[in-house]
Amino acid sequence: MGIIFARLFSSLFGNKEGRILVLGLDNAGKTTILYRLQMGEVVSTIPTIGFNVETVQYNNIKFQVWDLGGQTSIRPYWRCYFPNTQAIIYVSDSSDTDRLVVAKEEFHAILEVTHFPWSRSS
Ligand SMILES: Nc1nc2c(ncn2[C@@H]2O[C@H](COP(=O)(O)OP(=O)(O)OP(=O)(O)O)[C@@H](O)[C@H]2O)c(=O)[nH]1
Ligand SMILES: [Mg+2]
Repeated sequence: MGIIFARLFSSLFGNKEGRILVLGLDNAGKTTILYRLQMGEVVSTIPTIGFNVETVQYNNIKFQVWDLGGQTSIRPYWRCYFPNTQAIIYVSDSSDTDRLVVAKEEFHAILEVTHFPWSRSS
């Protein structure tokens, strides 16, 4: 798995510093993942109002990871961060079965307005 990530990030960023967004519904585990990536440990979190941003180094690749708050009222602001972003990590809590449909709809909404290579063109 590590080799796959290394190749993915290397092909996305080369030697430059890139930007990754971490998106998903509130309470999905985004901030937990951010600090697990950055510090290598699980920290206690509070709901994110706005964003957290950290620089994460993986081998010789450095990237900025932006963890955006996922509450309903602040999801419309995600799109403000799409320009100059090379990748999105979309976090979905598989145990939150009541909101899997909402998570899917939000993910599709992202694909509708982004122009990443894997997005649908419309
Ligand atoms: N059991 C379990 N709990 C987790 C996991 N990841 C996160 N949590 C817990 O879920 C809660 C919410 O995690 P956060 O990382 O703050 O969630 P978030 O997606 O940043 O939420 P917002 O900031 O509100 O958008 C915290 O109590 C975490 O400890 C996981 O993989 N397993
Ligand atoms: Mg958070």
